[in-house]
Amino acid sequence: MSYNFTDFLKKKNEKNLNEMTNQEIYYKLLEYVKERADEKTPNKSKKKIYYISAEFLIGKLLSNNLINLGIYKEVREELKAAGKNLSHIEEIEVEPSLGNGGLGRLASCFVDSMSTLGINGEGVGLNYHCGLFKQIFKNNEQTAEPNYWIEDQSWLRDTNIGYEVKFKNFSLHSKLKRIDILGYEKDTKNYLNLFDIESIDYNLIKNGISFDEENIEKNLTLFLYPDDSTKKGELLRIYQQYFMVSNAARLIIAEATEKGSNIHDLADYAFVQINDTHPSMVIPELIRIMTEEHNISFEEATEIVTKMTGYTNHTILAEALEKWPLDYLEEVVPNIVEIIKKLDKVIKAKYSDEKVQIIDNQNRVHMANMDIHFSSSVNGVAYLHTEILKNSELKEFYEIYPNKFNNKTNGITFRRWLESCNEDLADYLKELIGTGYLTDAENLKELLKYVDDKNVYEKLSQIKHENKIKLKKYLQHTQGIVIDENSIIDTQIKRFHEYKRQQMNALYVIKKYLDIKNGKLPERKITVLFGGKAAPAYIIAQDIIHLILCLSEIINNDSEVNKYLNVYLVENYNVGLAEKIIPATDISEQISLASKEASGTGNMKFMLNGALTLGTMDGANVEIHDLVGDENIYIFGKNSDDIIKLYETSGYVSKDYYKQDGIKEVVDFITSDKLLKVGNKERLERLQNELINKDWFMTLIDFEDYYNTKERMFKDYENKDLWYKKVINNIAKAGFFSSDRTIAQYENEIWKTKGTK
Ligand code: 26Y
Repeated sequence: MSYNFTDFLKKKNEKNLNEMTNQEIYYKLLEYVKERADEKTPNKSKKKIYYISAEFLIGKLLSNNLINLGIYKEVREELKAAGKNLSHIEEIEVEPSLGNGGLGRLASCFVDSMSTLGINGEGVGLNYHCGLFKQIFKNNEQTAEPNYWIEDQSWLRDTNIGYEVKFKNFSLHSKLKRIDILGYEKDTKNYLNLFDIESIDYNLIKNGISFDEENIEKNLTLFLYPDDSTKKGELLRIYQQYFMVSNAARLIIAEATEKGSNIHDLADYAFVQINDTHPSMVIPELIRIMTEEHNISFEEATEIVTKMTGYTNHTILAEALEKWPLDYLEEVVPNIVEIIKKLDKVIKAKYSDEKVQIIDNQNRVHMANMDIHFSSSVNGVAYLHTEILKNSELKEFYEIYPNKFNNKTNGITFRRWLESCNEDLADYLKELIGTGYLTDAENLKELLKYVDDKNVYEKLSQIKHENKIKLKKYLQHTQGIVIDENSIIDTQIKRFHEYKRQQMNALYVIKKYLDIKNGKLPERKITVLFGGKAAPAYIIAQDIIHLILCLSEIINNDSEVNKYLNVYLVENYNVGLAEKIIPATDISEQISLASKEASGTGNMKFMLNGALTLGTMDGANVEIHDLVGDENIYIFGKNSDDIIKLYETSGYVSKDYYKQDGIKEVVDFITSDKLLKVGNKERLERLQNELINKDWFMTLIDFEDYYNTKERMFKDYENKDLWYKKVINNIAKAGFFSSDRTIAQYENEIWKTKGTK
């Protein structure tokens, strides 16, 4: 027998397991896993990847680390023998609050896959103490509280690495903290590098999440995405971003120098992947350091930096493409403003087209434009998204640099999103097709052998049912929500945004409610689950949350209706909740307005866990559709070409749709007496008005098709053989969406670290 957890406890002269509390066991497991991680050696190759990201939505790490160490079941057995339950111990862990949504979760899947593939590649970001706010519902509204997550003992490890970061009026000393990123059954590991300051002061926080935004020395790493609707807020964002990339640049140069780089050859030692525009300042910062401190000419430095950077775009929404006013940058980091101006001059000398300039005529710096000119690769995150970038959104750039543009369809790590979150399904798959899919996800295709096997349908439906019961227990215990395990579970979990169209799903709920009231009863009870946070400054998104909470109060308390329909919005949606909700879901709502969702990754997680997609031809839904075929997915709505044309011609008039019979009644219900009794008039009226008179994301255009397609789904669900045949097809084709495949593509087509010595 090799060294196990019990041996570790003996070595440390600890109490016996059966005498320890779950809390004590959790902290000992943390130490044990860290000790086991110390046996791993860092990945080595001359060239190293720095994946810089404002977010890492890493989720809890205990079970994931145990799985990757290959000791999950062993530890569970040891605990069981002492009368302890590993899943109860997992509940003790507090989830890190270092991310917001898809971009942050993707970064986390990517670091997992880099380690699993033995690539020398690490994440670099910030260690926000309160991270993204904690969501609490009061009076059917979202309120925000600081999300303290750092405990005395955690996965963070101190280092003695730190750098001086100079701003205009002062400097800050950084401190690097690290989290081990263990690959799946690998002898090597990487780190997630999180920079922080030591002078953070929680006393700056006043009401909810409001705080003194000007005291940078004490607030820099308090919150992720502090409100930037004011100038103070915007300046703080710039401080954060510069702090992140300046530290990253120092780390890159220090590590390369140690390996023998003379900086002229830095591109042989490092490649920086820029995750959206938040880390874009790394480009001028590296150029600055090279020219000011290493005596390299501006031209040469620019060439080196261009060679060693790649930019990933995650959105086409204008609001998310950052444009910083030049005078704000001047106030915070004048040193790089000089460099940005020089880069802008280079571009202005070459191109007259306004659209490709770095500094526009209002003196704003277009971060994405700088990235595209001065990096060697530009990628979108799904096939359709990249096509839209090339042919529409970034067309002018594509004409200049056709070879820079490439697609890297997103992926998810199957270790977390199958092995860890849905153990019963994972075990059953192993029974059917062996363990090959663990290292090559394409092997899931072997499941197709069973596509007509009714025993397999039966077993899959049992697993789904068990997962519903587990979710029921969990939600009952943690949120006081009691779902019906015999109902069909229809889920939409993602950040709240109008383009994702949670409001369309809410309208569906209203229609169903009215149907039931009118005696049109569903064959089976439907549970509609929502989860997600809305940015505190995003009023309409808050209004949509309000509408859903109000509907939930009315419907769940109406004895005539609640036999057939339940609606819940889970509070403080996070990775941990996703891991419980996804395996229990039947219908995966991926209903964004076509052309607006860059990729989506939740869609992939649901597919892998045996839910069927109800979606538009948007983001990676398009690729899911291509893989599974029309008969195994429920597609509705206008396609992206139609929508792009409608925007170009201002051809969408929501009122025309509102006037239609089936729609008017539903939209009018938003301000009905019933709703006003439980809701806030101002919010409900504003939302209704928005839908009737503006509806920028065209909710009403797809509503009818959405409703009918969903009805068809409910009907199909009643035919178990039909439904589970589709489910098998989906699981079998999900292999393409492994983040190991995505990362292998980044490595082979852009990074090329392997074999560099
Ligand atoms: C700073 C602010 C403007 C901002 C804050 C957060 C801008 C963007 C973001 C986050 C964007 C994001 O999460 N994008 C998502 O990235 C996923 C991974 O590529 C995609 O799957 C998803 O479609 C996209 O919305």
